[in-house]
Amino acid sequence: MSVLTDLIYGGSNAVAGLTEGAVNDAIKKYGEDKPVVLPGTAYFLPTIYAATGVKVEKLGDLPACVGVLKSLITNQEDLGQALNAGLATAVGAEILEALKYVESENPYENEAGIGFVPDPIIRSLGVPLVTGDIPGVAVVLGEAADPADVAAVVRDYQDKGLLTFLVGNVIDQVIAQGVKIGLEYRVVPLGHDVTAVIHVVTVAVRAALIFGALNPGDLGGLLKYTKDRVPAFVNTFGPIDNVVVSAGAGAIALGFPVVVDIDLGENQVPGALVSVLDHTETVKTSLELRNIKVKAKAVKLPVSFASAFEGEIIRKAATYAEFDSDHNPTFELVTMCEDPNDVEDHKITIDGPDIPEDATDIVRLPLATTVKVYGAKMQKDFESVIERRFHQWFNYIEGVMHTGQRNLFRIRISKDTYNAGLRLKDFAEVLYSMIMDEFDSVVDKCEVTLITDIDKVNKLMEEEAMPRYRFRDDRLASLSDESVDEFYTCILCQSFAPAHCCVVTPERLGLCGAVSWLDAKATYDLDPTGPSRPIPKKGLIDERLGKYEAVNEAVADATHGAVENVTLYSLIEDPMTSCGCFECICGIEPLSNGVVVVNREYSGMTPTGMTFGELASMTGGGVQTPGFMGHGRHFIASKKFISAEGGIARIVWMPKELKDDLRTRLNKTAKEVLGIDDFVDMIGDETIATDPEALLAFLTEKGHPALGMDPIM
Ligand code: SF4
Ligand code: NI
Ligand code: CU1
Repeated sequence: MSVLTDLIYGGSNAVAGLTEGAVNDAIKKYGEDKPVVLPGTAYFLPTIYAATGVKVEKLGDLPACVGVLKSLITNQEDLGQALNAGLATAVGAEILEALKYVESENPYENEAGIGFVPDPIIRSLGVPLVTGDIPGVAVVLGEAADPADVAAVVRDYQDKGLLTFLVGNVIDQVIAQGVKIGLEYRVVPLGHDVTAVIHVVTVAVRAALIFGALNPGDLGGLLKYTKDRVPAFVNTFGPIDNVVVSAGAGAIALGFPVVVDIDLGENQVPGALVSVLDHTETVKTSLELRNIKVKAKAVKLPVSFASAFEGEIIRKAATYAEFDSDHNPTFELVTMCEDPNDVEDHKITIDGPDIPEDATDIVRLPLATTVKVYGAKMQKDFESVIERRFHQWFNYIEGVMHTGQRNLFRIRISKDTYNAGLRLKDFAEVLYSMIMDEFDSVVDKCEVTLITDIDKVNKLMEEEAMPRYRFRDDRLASLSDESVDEFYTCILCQSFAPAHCCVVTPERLGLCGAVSWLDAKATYDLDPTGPSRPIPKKGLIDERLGKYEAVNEAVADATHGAVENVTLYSLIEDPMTSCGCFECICGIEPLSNGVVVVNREYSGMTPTGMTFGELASMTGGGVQTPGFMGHGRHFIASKKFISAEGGIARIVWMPKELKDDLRTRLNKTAKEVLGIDDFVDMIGDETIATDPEALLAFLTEKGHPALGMDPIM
């Protein structure tokens, strides 16, 4: 046998032995009926479930899995067989890690790692992955000879927007080197044991189940999905033992190339297992091996500018300067000019004082961020589309946090970032570069003015910004599914959910919550060959259901025949498909003749007897499951929300946070449509009831309209 296959089998056999021993010990200690539960997933032990279809629920289910695991280790010279042995190691690692959760509810409590990644996090990664905002997933494992090297590699991935998972002592090394870590920085420590690498494998595996509509047990389909659609790769640092090698073989079987920093000589496998001894080449080689393209950044700043910093939170104590509408007038405004002579391209003006140096207290200034654009193909409707991106772009700046929009926003600049030299002109440069980069097909010229003079800000707000916002609000309010001639498809999520297509209408935004009708329209106008196409509103079949021939044709076309009939307004008859990244899920609650609506952030139980994750697993991957439907948060207050089944009058339960967030809008719709005041108070939540009988009693007491409606099914 070759050195490589020797190592793989050595590692796989070692892990198999360990796993078998650990399973037997656990059964002896706790008995066969002791539940085995990974936290926050509807997919059992995901690798085993996806690969074999077996639902592990208790310790007694594990010995059979150990049997399967051992059968994968054939000890034959053939490399394909050896890669199977690598999969056996993955299964072993999954069992060993799951046993940690049998021993303790939170085995990672005192670890620097997070351990198992719950389903909702994977769903939330859907959109950034499909948009290329997260261009790839790196797994960095081991212990580097020089900690500075691994820190530089991880920082480079962070700068490029990749999501990096850390396993082993690299965690402490990277932390000690001052790299910002955490999901919000896209650097996620998993755990110190090499078996913790399974926690990223199950992310890839669950992506196949959630988005890819994979049938559990279809191992070939699983391996094809991860190879074709999950842009992950592995970097190991330091010496590797046979267990790491066999885990690496598992990664290769899943289609993830492995780059090691020791010399493997002739044991390298081209395209799959590669030695890179010079750490300054690690990133480049890894990206090339996985064919990950990172867009070069147009902006030069004294700090990092990367999507990885989007979720960064700047606390008050760390803040140097703040522009916020609670203390000062602030607004953001993009206006299009009809006359090219009104815009001087790349002119940047700071009108008023810049952020003062040597401040001892938080600096607070007013701020008007105004951008004038001219473009032969520019439209007024795109003003708000561009303007809403400010939030994202400013958040990309390391040490800057932006929340809100229009005349209600807050920007914080951290002390570190101010001291690194970031000033107001940098914000202007960011806007200029990003607008010219991402909206180049409609913007020909762009001029940015930042105003900090309070009188000027106030005056412009009154005279220009507020009237503009009112104009846009009127336009949005006048937009209804009836008032437009076109809907739009969005197939962005097809890179993960090949059979999924969203139909976006003025009153029904994309289920991810990120794509409104105006966004889809702008996407099409910006790139007619892109992910959104217009659907002419033709061939009405059934008004109540929102059923159109043209919609069916567009969806059948976009999904290559996978889905042929879709209604816009029904939960039960041909509901719209779901990819997996939906903000909320709606499901029937039979006892109260209504529906529950649950947002992804809510991890508790619902009166259906299912959690968000369990409800969510009922649909996804472009599959239609009548009675379950993923959708955006803001669809709920729409008059079209499951209007075929009676609309919002069917909502009997929502998590309290969702109720509070939507209260004003839902109450307004309820007043208009149902003539009911304070409708939200009639809806149950987790503080009122999570079992169906108690919910029914509450609804009866409140006189909830769903109780008097036709049977929902
Ligand atoms: Fe994905 Fe639909 Fe959102 Fe488009 S609108 S990004 S397809 S969820
Ligand atoms: Ni944000
Ligand atoms: Cu999606």
